[in-house]
Amino acid sequence: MVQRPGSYSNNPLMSDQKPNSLPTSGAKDDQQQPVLGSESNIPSQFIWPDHEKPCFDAPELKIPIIDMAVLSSGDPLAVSKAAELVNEACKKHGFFMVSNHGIDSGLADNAHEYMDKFFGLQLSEKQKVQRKAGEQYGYMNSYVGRYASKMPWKETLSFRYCPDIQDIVVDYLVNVMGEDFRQFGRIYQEYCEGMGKLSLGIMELIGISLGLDDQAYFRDFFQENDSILRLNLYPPCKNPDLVLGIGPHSDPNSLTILHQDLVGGLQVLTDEKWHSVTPVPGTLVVNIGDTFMALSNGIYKSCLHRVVVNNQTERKSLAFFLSPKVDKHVTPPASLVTSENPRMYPDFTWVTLRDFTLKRYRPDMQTLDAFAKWVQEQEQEPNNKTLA
Ligand SMILES: O=C(O)CCC(=O)C(=O)O
Repeated sequence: MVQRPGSYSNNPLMSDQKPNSLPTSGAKDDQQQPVLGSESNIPSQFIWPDHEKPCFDAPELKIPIIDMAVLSSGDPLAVSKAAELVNEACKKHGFFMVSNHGIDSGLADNAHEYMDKFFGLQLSEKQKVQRKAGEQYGYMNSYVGRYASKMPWKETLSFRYCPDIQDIVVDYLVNVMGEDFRQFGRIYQEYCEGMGKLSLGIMELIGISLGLDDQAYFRDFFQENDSILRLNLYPPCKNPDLVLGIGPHSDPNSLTILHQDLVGGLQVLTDEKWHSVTPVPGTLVVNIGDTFMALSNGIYKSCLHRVVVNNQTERKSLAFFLSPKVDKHVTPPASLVTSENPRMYPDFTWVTLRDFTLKRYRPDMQTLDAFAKWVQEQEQEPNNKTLA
């Protein structure tokens, strides 16, 4: 039986109010499918090669905590100081944290509690929302994932969020899981709406930090967006030194906003060394994705990160991936292209990069370079229609 010390009874992040409408009948622990967890002999598909195995003594990553309240403070000095910190962090590794972010702590607690409920369901229930090959939305555990090696030690549930499609999260979850999941859907709908709003504030600050004349340029660029929320559960592992919760990758999207519990495990590669991102209560971790690296003409970095697991405690995180509308052209603003910093990546649409990472290329340390090369090859092919 997988020990679940992160459940709401003893998780310091959880409030006393328990979710009340997600069906739990039949979800007894001893009926849990051993998706991951109790094995002493780790299946070979999960064992990483020696040179990629995790380290547990990674030094702490020094990252700024940006107070998002400065944006509405009317204090230009505070805004420019925050923008400076963002600029410095994004040029170096693309990671920073935000506080006073406007996400209600009760809502975040609920979002974590409902994860316990969902991942605690029997596998057959979770499979009602099974993610299919080549798709981005739904439930996935590694045994049914798309890879045959270096599998991630985790279970996930992902769904789409678009601000212009009303109740998109509720409708998806009710349609696939049934009416009993309406409250579940509402929690994540509300969480995504909060994330959508926050991401636009962060984009405004990023625009300021890049010195754009039109400070609202990136806020406007992402006003319409086609984003994803992913719920991540990393079970404990008897041999955590053999596996990774998720292997080294950069995020193909534009911006990721992560709510992690207090367990820890996120690591970032910078200065050729893995560094750990220690959870700070009340903050969210933000990182630049590949699409924004291209939008900033390579000035801001989309950096490699991974998750290590441990042998005691499961870890949970909620990752909101902000992306532009699928057909939006990803081209940096003219002021970011100069003779000292000429164009680094070709124009593309988000859907092209998204499909490249879903169907052709497992996101890793070279995604954007491999994609840029592929785009150039496609453009040289006469009659090519795949980049439409
Ligand atoms: O759970 C985390 O800390 C990171 C998750 C992540 O990197 C991902 O889902 O792509």
